[in-house]
Parts: sequence; structure tokens; C-alpha cells
Amino acid sequence: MAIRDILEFPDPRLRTVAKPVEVVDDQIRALIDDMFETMYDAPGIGLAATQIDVHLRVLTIDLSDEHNEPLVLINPEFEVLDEEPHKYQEGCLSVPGFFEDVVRPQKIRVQALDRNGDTLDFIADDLLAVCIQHEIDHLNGKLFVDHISALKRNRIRTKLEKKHRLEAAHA
Ligand code: QAP
Ligand code: CO
Repeated sequence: MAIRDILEFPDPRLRTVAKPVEVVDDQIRALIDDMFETMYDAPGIGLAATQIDVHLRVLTIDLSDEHNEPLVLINPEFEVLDEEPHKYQEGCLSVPGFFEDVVRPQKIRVQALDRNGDTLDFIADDLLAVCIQHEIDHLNGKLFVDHISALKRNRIRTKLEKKHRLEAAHA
């Protein structure tokens, strides 16, 4: 297992649309293990393969404090069950240090494959629904900052570009 580097906004690789996984094999399970290790190390509650520059439709989530409720979704799809707009202050490991309110549907039905290639079909609401929609956005090359005003997004971009320049100068 390995901790992988996380791409940060505005890295253009975060705009890649990920490809479906064709076979859930040991190589995919090794990717999933690295994603959990990377996510727990950060620490974060959700990670899409896109964020570690692997452009396959795989995401990992764990909302528990004890890191003992791992959820893997492969080729996830969702349909909105409750259009009721739900506002949540989102963050992202690819946008470190910034948190902004995002409005999304509050209740969704999720279909995906698990780490054995078996079908999952469940209903998610509240934070889990937010997290799944946020992570599926990554697989489509989208970030939570695309849901906020251009003014806020550009401020965040400028600050992160400055941080990246400082990090490069100290490397
Ligand atoms: C996505 O986000 C999410 O800026 C997962 O300095 C967020 O794990 C879904 C993190 C909110 C639903 C609601 C962000 C850690 C972690 C940071 C994360 C930071 C340190 C974000
Ligand atoms: Co994110």
C-alpha cells in the first residue's frame, strides 16, 4: 500500500473525465487500498481516483471518526429522490484550507459496484448524499468550487497558486 500525492486546484488534470472500470480485479483493489490509505492519512472523508491522477470511476468514503466504515463505489450512478435543496459547507482535499456552502439535492438513490464487483443499490441522504455527489463530480472533472461564485473561485485559485509557487521555491 502507498500514500499517493493529491492533485490540487487549479491543476488541469482534475478536469479529466474518468473512464468506467471494466473489470474489478486485484489491480483495482490495490488502487482502492491506496485510496483509503491516502484518504485516512490526509485525513479526509471522501476521495475520488481523479484526485490521485488515476482516471477511473472509483471513489472511497468513510464518514466515521474511527475510520471503520469504509465505503467503495465503482462506476457510481445516482438519481435524485428529493430535489429539496440542502446546503452544506464543503471542503476538498484538492482545495486545501477552503470551505464554502454548496447546495445539492438532499436525497439520492445510488447504484455502483463494490470491491468484489457486486452490485450496490441504496438510498443516501444528508452528509452521505453530499459526499457521494461531491465525489462523483470529481469523476466528471468537476470541483465544489464550480458550484460557488466566480469571484470566490478566483480568490481561491489565486491563493492556492501562490501557495504552490512558495512550495516549489522551497522544494
Ligand atoms: C468531500 O472532503 C466532502 O480543506 C470530502 O484543509 C466535504 O474529505 C464531502 C479536508 C464536505 C461532503 C462534505 C479539506 C481536509 C478534507 C481541507 C474532505 C483540509 C483538510 C476534505
Ligand atoms: Co473533493
